[in-house]
Amino acid sequence: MSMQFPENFLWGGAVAANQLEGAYQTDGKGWSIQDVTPKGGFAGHGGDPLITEAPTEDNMKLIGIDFYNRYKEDVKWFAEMGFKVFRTSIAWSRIFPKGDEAEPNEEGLKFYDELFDECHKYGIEPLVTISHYETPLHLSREYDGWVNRKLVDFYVHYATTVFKRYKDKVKYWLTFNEINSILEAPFMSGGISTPKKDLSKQDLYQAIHHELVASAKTVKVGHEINPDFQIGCMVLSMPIYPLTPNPDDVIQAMESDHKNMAFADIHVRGVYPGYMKRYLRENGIEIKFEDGDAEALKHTVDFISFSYYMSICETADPDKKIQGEGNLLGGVPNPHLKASEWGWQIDPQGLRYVLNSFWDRYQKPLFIVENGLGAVDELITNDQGEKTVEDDYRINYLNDHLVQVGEAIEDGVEVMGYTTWGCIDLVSASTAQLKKRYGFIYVDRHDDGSGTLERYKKKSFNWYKDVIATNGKSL
Ligand code: BGP
Repeated sequence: MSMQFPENFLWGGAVAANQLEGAYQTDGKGWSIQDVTPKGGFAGHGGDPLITEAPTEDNMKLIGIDFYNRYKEDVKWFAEMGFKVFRTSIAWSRIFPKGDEAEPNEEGLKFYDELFDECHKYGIEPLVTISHYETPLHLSREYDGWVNRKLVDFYVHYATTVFKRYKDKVKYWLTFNEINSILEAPFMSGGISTPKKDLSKQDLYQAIHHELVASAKTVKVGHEINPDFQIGCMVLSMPIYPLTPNPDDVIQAMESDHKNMAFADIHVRGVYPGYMKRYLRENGIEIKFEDGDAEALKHTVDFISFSYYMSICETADPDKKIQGEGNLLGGVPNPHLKASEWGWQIDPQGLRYVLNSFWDRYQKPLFIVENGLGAVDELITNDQGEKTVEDDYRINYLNDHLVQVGEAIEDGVEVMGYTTWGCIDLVSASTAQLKKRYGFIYVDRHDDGSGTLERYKKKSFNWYKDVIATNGKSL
């Protein structure tokens, strides 16, 4: 079947500043929480990341793929693939090195001016995440991250600064990357320095409230600065299937899902849903609403964006609760699915399911801003003497998922666009390594610090170029 994607479908790729820019203290940038997260990341640490007092040499993010200095070359590659949109984040600590200053760092602002100009040179629309797991370290250490109410003002001040500066260069904005991942990764997602095991539910949910209020205030201020802004929330989506048809499992799956859906519900509907109020009540959590918070939450988003990598199962049976490996939201592996080398279970149909669920629930435009396969790639020299990666496994993964996006569009779901995760190789978030690669472009850099940083097209590069050129008909 030939896929019908809308005429103006936003095809592209996604990255995050901390995972590729490097230049971690260039031009006045302050340290972010990522600069003290060396190889090992949070995977295998029960959600608590491995952190060091100060940046250490084995931290792959300090150099990343040197995008800060090579972005012109990279944007040119994206243009060659035909990208309509490029999702990246602004590193908060480039703009406000400590996070709590009144005045921004002009050199940091200038870098993104130039990056966005470079995108526009090729007709590529930037899609900007305001906060992507890169809270300034000072806000984490001095304030305990989002547990502290003051972060709301710091964040809104930062967002206002970048809105004003880039109001004619950026139309699409996302407030927080995978905002619900704070449930499992409070340091990475919320800059909360209290170890996870010591973090009370009271503090966790208060931090969540602060982020939600900050996000809504940002939507309000953004629309005042430029009414044409399209501002979305960004959630980690993962269908949670009941492990068996036992109603106990079905209800357990529903309750687990509620914990995540609450984030999109509040962003779209502007109020705390009843099931969340019940959860808070039954867990003795009392959220402190300040004057104006309930009003602020009513500034709802223009669209919903999400990442999609896998689905999981849920069960009420404690004996079957084996945690899947390296996934952010916990859950039980699905016996019907195969997994990636990192235990992420591959489920293309789950993407159609997620798209339909969001659409049925909200009737708001949807944007898939992350999807992709992390794999170990081998650079080879092909018959034409070119260095490349024969990544058919990645092509298959992306093709299968895009076919399901096409199915959802057939179902009547309004999808704005699709950006693959890590369109160029970058440092992985969960493992903080380069070994787990996602790109269409191979970057010669390795976890022992070696490599020339040269870029090479993988086989998937031309595959994606065709997909975009044919608006999905080649799938
Ligand atoms: C999401 C994050 C990204 C990204 C991706 C892949 O959770 O938003 O930053 O890295 O997952 O994860 P990983 O890099 O751990 O493979």
